[in-house]
Amino acid sequence: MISFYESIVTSEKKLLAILIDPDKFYEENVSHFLSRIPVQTTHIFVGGSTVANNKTEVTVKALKKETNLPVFLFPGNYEQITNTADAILFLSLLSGRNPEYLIGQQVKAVRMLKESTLEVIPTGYILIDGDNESAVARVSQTQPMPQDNIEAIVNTALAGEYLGAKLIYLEAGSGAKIPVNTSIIEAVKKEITLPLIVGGGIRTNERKEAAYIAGADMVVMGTVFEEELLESK
Ligand code: 1GP
Repeated sequence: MISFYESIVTSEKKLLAILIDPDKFYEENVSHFLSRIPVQTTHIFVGGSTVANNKTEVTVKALKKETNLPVFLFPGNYEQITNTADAILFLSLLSGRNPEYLIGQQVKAVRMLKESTLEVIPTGYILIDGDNESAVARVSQTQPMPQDNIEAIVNTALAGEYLGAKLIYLEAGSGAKIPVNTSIIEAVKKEITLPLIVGGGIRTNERKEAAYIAGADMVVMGTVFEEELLESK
């Protein structure tokens, strides 16, 4: 069987991940939720900037019972790691200069990862200003990169690739008013040789398709499904 990462690299179609924040997830809603996400969904991401203890594991278990889609951890901190998922985006917040989120959390995570069966996928994570107070910025105490400094964003992505990241993730922040501009996506995709993930503030098909056309290999959507599905018990 090929790895989850290989299946991303070799995918001939564009990928769509639906992000679930365990804090906003109602277990009893899981089958309704899964029946309503788009048919082209290829991955489920689970994580949030702050998540109460154990909520991640409960969420992943409930999902795994009802779907064969791969479930990836997208953790805000090392305490969200659970071996019940398939893989983990091993994030390093490259846009920021806080050592805790560049390497500190990662060192805290390794013992758990070493003992787990999770596939670990090194991911360069770049927070871009989405014109909204971002939880990532607040928790990590870092500044998002301005959208108009495309060169700095491209260089950050490329530094991530040279450091050994296997994926680059451009993040406007959950609930962003402005998603990552397509000119940024294009410029980054042109320079890197890695699969490119884009998320934050993508609420419509038009925005999703625009991100794909610009060069995103995977789009992540969260809030739009939270609002429509998770809270409508
Ligand atoms: C994933 O944080 C995003 O990168 C999800 O953003 O909640 O705005 O869809 P939304």
